[in-house]
Amino acid sequence: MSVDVPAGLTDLLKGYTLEVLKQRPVDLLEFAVQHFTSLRERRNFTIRSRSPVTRGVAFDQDSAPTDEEEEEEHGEEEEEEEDDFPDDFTFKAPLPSKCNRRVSVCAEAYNPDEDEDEAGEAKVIHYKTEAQRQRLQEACRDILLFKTLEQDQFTEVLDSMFEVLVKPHDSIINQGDDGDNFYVIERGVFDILIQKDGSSCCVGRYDNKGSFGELALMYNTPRAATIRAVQEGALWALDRATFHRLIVRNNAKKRKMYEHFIESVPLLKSLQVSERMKIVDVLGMKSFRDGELIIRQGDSADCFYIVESGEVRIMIRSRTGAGQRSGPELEVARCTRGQYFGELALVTNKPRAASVYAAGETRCLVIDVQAFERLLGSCKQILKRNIWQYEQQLVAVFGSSVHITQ
Ligand code: 1OR
Ligand code: 1OR
Repeated sequence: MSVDVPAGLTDLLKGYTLEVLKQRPVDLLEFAVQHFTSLRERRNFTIRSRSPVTRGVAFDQDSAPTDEEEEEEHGEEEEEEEDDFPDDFTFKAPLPSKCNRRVSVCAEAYNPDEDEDEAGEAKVIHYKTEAQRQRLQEACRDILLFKTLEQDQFTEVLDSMFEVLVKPHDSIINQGDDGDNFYVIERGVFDILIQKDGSSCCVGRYDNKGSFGELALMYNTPRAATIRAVQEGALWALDRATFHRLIVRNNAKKRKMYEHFIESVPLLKSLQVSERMKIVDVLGMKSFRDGELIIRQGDSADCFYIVESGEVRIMIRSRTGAGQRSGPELEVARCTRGQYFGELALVTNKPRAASVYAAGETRCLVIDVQAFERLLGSCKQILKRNIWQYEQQLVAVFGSSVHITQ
């Protein structure tokens, strides 16, 4: 008896079987429902995300594509101009291969105010196991770009992210390319390379934390740097369309909310309006309860704070006779609305010089020093201008001349 096996069935079942073997779910039926629902959702979405480095274990990337899907993928490239994208989304989902990444298109600036039609927008959901979700949540805990999102928006971001596994020397981003995804680091070391006078120069490194790839997506510019894996690692990617829908739109709200406040912050007065707005794009916001520790003396530093409301107490733990910093904590200063703190360790490259506590309910804007420098160059030079004030205070208190800058 001859049986006609429908096209795609073998691949479909193979994909499911592979995932079962890889993830060993307890409930096979439940897993099948999630697996096939996720595949169907992917097929139905007009806007698809694809990682440039597709060795991820997120099963929706790994699963063998059906004949139908493969056809669609190739068809998509040929019919690029026919795509039914809104005008704002000049983005076309890139194919996985590094070779066929498009060079920069540099579309006109995205205007979130003109893009209010959320109803018709497809939401991308990438199924994750409980373990994957926990790792993702942990990796995203300190990502400032996510800190001003409402809880449901943050959940949507997490739903949309997909895992990307990288090997040493993989280029996750190539300078000059169009932006496809925003990446959050779960683990791994990544070099930041910039082309200068025809040669590639390493200007920095991500070490097992942080995020990259936001600039091209926020400002519709070509990738500003190349990001290369130094060792094996794991990233979580957020596709461009979702990044626009949630992060860029949220930034437009942030700009409106913080425009006037940021103008009044003395530290940022010397910046141009456009520079100040870019700072708003990358800042996060954190609320603290009365007495909560914001900075611990002796910790290492990667961000500084501006008080938006409330007050903070700056406390220094004195040394005991044996030279240990275990004496009582003494209050040396307070900061209120518009004042900043936590910049000293960034400028001196030393551990935090004091502990900082919230005095009453307090809200602070948090600025990641690397994000600041990507946008505006040396943040240290701006922060350094006011360091002399500490030296003066110390002289007043201890009566001797001190130098705390390096
Ligand atoms: P992107 O979308 O342009 C490359 O893709 C990413 O590298 C970029 O977003 C940033 O997230 C990340 N200058 C520009 N981009 C940087 C830099 C950087 N560091 C990381 N990225 N630096 C200035 C070099 C003159 C280094 C600042 C520490
Ligand atoms: P940080 O990154 O060292 C703790 O983290 C922050 O507390 C520090 O940056 C400063 O923003 C702040 N007077 C006023 N503020 C201070 C002082 C200070 N030390 C740290 N912060 N004095 C000590 C100077 C070394 C003056 C004491 C009389």
